[in-house]
Amino acid sequence: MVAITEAVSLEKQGEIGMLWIDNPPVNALGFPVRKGMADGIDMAMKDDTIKALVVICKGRTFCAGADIREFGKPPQAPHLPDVLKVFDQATKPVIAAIHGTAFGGGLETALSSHYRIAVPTAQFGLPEVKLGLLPGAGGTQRLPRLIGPEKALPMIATGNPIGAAQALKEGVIDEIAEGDLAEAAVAFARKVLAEKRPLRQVSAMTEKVEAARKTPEIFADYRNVLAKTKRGFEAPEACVKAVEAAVNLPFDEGMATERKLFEGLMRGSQSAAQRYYFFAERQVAKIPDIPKDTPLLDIKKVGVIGAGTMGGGITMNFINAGIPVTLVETKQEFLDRGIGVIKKNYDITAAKGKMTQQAVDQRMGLITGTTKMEDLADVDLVIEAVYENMDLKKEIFKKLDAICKKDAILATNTSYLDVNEIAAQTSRPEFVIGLHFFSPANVMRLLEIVRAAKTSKTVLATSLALGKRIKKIAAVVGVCYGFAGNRMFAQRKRECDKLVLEGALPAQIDKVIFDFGFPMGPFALYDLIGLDLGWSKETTTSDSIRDLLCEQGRFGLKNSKGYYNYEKGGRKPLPAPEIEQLIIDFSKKKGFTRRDISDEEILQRCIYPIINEGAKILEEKIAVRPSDLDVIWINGYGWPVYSGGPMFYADLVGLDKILAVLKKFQAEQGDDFKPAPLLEKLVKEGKNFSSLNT
Ligand code: T1G
Repeated sequence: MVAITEAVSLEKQGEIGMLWIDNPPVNALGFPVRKGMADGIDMAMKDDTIKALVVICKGRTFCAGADIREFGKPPQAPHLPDVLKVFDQATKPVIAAIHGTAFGGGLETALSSHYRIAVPTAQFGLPEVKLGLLPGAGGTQRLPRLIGPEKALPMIATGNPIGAAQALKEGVIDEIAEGDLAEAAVAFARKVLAEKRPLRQVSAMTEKVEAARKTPEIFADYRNVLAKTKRGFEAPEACVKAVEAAVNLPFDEGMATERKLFEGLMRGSQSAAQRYYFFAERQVAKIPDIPKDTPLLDIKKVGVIGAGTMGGGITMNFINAGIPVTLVETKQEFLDRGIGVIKKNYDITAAKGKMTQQAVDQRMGLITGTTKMEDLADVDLVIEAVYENMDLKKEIFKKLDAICKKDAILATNTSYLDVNEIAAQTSRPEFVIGLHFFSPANVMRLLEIVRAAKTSKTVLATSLALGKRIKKIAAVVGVCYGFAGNRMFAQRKRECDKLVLEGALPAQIDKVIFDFGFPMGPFALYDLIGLDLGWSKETTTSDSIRDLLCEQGRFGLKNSKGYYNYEKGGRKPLPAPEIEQLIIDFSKKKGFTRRDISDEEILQRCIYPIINEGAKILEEKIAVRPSDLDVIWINGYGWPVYSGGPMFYADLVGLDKILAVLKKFQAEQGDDFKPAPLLEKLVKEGKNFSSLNT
């Protein structure tokens, strides 16, 4: 074994060269790897005793892509496209031996080899588009040549991976390796030599791309798909352009087009935001005072109290992860209804072919329904998911403290209430925590873990690990009204409610926020959530637009009328002139002189207070770092990842500009816009929020 660089070595197994890459944790194609690959293949081609070369990785995966940490720094030769050109033009057979995730530059390395062999669990993907980029080392030119543009397009423009079986079927790989990968790769290389197989350059394959010249409509069709699924993103369109180049241009010209498109995206703010988000999503799990080796509690069985919308969705997260759930309700009819909704959700998924009936039955078999809280005596974690009433929650936690094992975690799913106050009802405050799921709990990836004053490090670490186990993105927040996400969301809600009184109407506000990149505008969202949430006939005041709507029986999407009208069973908000008139009349009754309000003012008043509240949350140490707030907003509220979340976006806009606008609004409208001291401090010091992302 000869060390080429600290990350690459060359070994000979008889006449087969083995180019080993060893760059933990994911064999990213950083400089030491690229240099080692270039020198290693050069050495192998010059060594007459080597008749074929296998490129293979140590550790848990084949190269998972370029080293994203190198982006934004001056590029360092040898550049990956140049290294892979040497692979492509090698004078002896080059075989890529793949395990783990051959992603991005890793898959491009494999595509530049002549043959590919992989273990059955290997995955193949070009996720660059998720970083706001596109494959920049020939992936957009080679994959269409290998499997055809129609099949290559979705892989490149969505970044979603395929498994080994599909890769074999599509022709991405030539063989699935049984047993030891290295041994299988050597045997495969010997077979290639024995059968005198050609040096099969993917770059020279033209049949599939030339055939596609007859069906240019595949690109128009795919652009229609992107218009719906990737609204506002720049990278997917660039991916389509690059694949079009693969179809219509010779390889080298196609490569030049790919390079140009890649560099254009790399310079843009969307890629900066999405690369930032890639690390932010991983950073969120790192809590400064929680060591990596904090002992964890073993969560084998979970209790959920409340089989309503939240309790049912929460239950699904755990049974999806194979964790049995004891589901508690007050009455059998509520329990039956709740379990029926869970079953219906799975049946809908199964009907779409996304789940087998056996899997549905297996999950449903993990639910034990009961109307007795005493049945929670053997669970390791209880999640209370009853409605937002502090007295009720306190009563429940008192009972749980008496019923549950002494080391069972007692969690509340409250969205706003004081977890310290709830913990104080028990003899075990160190085992009490908030697990704030976002509705629908079986769909939304965000989980706010609310760390109470006395929550122990073990309970917090266990909750973080459990969040990962149920495939959530867990962000740790502190105790205050609304914690982080909802506390920031309340700022936007307040401004929206004011704006419609001052002169704007829901449709204008919703268009501004929709065009910014949110999945829907605030008023369409209120209709979706339900205007009657927290409203009652007994306490209604007729003194807010929400009350007036509810008093007219307009509860939103659920009964096809709210701020908007909806066709029966439809979800598309339709104009409601009668409600616009109600708003105009109500604002005049409240003494407002309505005025035209610009889209810019609407955007700034909806977005900047969110940022300002985020700064206050950081000052109060309710959140660990600004990027955690971005992770919360991207995963909990649909902030478009291509602008990075409120705090990253604030840095893009410029904190000095944000501060100036807030001060202007404060002078005009009062202290709702009073700048957070942290914002003032950062501007004074010439720093930005990213400087706090330790
Ligand atoms: N570069 C640098 N660091 C990376 C990395 C990468 N590509 N991928 C992962 N890491 C770090 C990650 O930050 C974490 O660090 C640790 O590895 C474990 O990651 C030219 C331009 C491979 C499926 O986009 O999808 O190739 O937090 O926690 O859950 O065309 O990592 O421990 O310090 O995610 O087991 C394209 C990105 C790059 C793949 C493993 N490739 N990575 O998931 O572990 S652009 C990607 C992943 C490119 C070329 C273009 C996942 C994974 P730390 P992890 P995991």
